[in-house]
Amino acid sequence: MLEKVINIYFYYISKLKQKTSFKIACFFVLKLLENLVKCVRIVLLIKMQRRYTMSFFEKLKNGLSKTKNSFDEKMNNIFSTFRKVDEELLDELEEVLIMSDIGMDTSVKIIENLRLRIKKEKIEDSENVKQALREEISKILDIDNKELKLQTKPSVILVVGVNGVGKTTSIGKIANRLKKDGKKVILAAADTFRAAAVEQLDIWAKRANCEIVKKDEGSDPASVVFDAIKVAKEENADILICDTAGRLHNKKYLMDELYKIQKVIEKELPQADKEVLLVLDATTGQNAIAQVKAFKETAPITGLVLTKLDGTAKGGVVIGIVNENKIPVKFIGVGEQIEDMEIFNSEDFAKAII
Ligand SMILES: Nc1nc2c(ncn2[C@@H]2O[C@H](COP(=O)(O)OP(=O)(O)OP(=O)(O)O)[C@@H](O)[C@H]2O)c(=O)[nH]1
Ligand SMILES: [Mg+2]
Repeated sequence: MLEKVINIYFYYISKLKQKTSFKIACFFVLKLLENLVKCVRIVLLIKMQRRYTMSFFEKLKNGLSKTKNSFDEKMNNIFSTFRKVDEELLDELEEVLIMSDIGMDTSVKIIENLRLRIKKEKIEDSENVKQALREEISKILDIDNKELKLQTKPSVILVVGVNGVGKTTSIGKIANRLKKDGKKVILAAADTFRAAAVEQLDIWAKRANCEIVKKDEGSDPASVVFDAIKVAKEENADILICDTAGRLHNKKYLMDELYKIQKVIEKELPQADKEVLLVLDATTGQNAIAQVKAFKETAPITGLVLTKLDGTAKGGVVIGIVNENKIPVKFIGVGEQIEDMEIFNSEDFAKAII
């Protein structure tokens, strides 16, 4: 009997132990999972914070990674077999520039300047050749009137470009920047051509926290601009930004409409500072050259906005465009979010692609 009782006692003790160790194991597994979740959250938070505190250069470099990769790949091919700085090397570099959408004339000019520098500074190693090349590219991009000239009250920014290049998005981003600088900004929804265009600008106006002047779809865009100028004067606004419909240069009536908008601005605000920004989609590469040519004939373009640099290996096209047209790049777009726009900096740009 006693033996039976002892056996039962030990049986229950062992069961209890099993249960306790199971509970302890569960406890540790749960704790482990809890800590794992905490770690993942911290990593995500750090990543998010990094994204918002990324410097201009980091954003640009991230954005231009594809352009850089394409340049880098070709450059590395050249420099991996580097023996000495000679004509052969310069020819190969020229070829890389031409193949990277920089354009024949501009590529020849860059290499010509590089050749002179190599001779003058007696450059002998590959790293110094690269650095000199960066500086030559930067010099080409660094032309006068890089900054927005918007001193009068109000001043006007007219934004033009072909369909889908990123005009409306860029307006939202620019308005946001100007608002942050303490400016009172008004947007004019002068793209009355496309059904959703006004709504789209309305969304950006809310995001950037600024007023919008709009009319019904199909209204005369010049009359929207006229009304917006009136509001800007009445409300003592600093800057009026006008969105326009995407137009192809062969659509004459749309180009005429753009001309009419400019006439209204000129008539109502003859003394005002005016910027005409042509938005170019970097992913279109060589096509951007034809767009600059066409828009220059209708509007006095004062600056370029180069968008979608985050998804392309064709950012090099802007070097040729700036060189040949002497129009400065004022902003670059490196994403779809409101903060994904930077003031153009030629040194950073050159450093980011080579
Ligand atoms: N990745 C990326 N996408 C962009 C950038 N800028 C604009 N986009 C996208 O490009 C598309 C077209 O942008 P919109 O701002 O509507 O272009 P739009 O020139 O106003 O177009 P239309 O009014 O139709 O002529 C949208 O999906 C934008 O999110 C950029 O810098 N990077
Ligand atoms: Mg638009």
